[in-house]
Amino acid sequence: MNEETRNKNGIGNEQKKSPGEKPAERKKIILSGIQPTGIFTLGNYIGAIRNWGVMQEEYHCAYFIADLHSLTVRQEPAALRKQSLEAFALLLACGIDPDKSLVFIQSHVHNHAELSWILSCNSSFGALSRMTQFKDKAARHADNVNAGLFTYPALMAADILLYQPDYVPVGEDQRQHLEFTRDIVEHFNGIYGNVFRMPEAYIPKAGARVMSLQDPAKKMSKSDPNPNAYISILDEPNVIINKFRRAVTDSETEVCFREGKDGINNLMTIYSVITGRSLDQIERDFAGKGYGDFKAEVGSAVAEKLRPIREDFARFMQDKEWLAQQYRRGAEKAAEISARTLAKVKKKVGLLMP
Ligand code: ATP
Ligand code: LTN
Repeated sequence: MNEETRNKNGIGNEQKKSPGEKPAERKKIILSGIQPTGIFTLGNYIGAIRNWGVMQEEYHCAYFIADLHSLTVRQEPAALRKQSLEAFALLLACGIDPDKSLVFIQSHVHNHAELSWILSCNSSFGALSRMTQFKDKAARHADNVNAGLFTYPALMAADILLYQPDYVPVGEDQRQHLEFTRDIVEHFNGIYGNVFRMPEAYIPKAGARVMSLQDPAKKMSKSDPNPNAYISILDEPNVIINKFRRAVTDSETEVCFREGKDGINNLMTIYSVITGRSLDQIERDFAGKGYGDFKAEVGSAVAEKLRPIREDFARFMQDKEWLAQQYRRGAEKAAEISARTLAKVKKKVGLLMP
């Protein structure tokens, strides 16, 4: 890697200083990932990806498609391959710029799987058994409760710790996995010295848990069997508007944010994040109007916000060669950066270096 590239995507690089100069403030490192289990939803966008593009202006950022994680649930091979490419193109369409951030596909960088094994050997069975995502997914896929589904948090910890990030921007559902990663850091550093930097979850205040449009007690999820439950970020405007029109709310009429009004609270949160208006302002703007008017307004605002993403995605998907160049370039840099942490870990745990 030449010096210019190193500074552009210098995840984990210490900045050089001349003798006598005060150490420059280290630019913080951000890392996050998303599974290619389908087209991203408005939940993924609001809870996570929306912040990723913004952060790349200020931090060193690394974002990746977590395809190895998707194997914990049975996938159709051709569909997974197609979805991985689409997910990569979607990240770029959501504003992640491969000239500013490190963007890659997890399985292209074998260091993730390798560190995952070492961290599995430092993960307690009891802690893994308490993961709510494991319990949920094991119940939903009772015919395929595999070892990977169980050790998933150790792979996620490896993804994170290889790049020594300061912050990990995710939605609320990933908080427990982040805590698990932090426990590994404490345990591992306690035994082997200061190997890993302690990462912190970065969870947005509003929209950390966008709920299903059909069952506001459940989170919006891209693998929901009912497509009316989620907004896909590639849905056409008329589809988006119709899904919001049919969103499940309560039997009242007043647009206000109150305990117990989960459906309307969810729509107000979405509208607030998308338009930048506060909940109070929204209550004032819709005073005297019914749910029908409000739902129509949320639908159009979301459709307008997602329009450029849909257009950029279509454009990127037309140039597969360019996309391949981007993910190869990302994998090459990611491999080089992550190899440094992996080598340090191998030495610390006592593996004989080749
Ligand atoms: P799956 O349905 O396959 O489990 P998912 O839609 O839950 O997928 P993930 O790939 O697990 O999506 O998550 C990607 C990112 O989006 C994570 O940071 C996660 O916390 C965030 N996220 C997922 N669903 C929501 C949601 N409903 N609200 C807010 N953030 C979300
Ligand atoms: N487990 C996450 C995806 C994921 C991730 C990561 C997020 C895999 N590795 C590392 C942040 C950092 C999910 O299902 N949302």
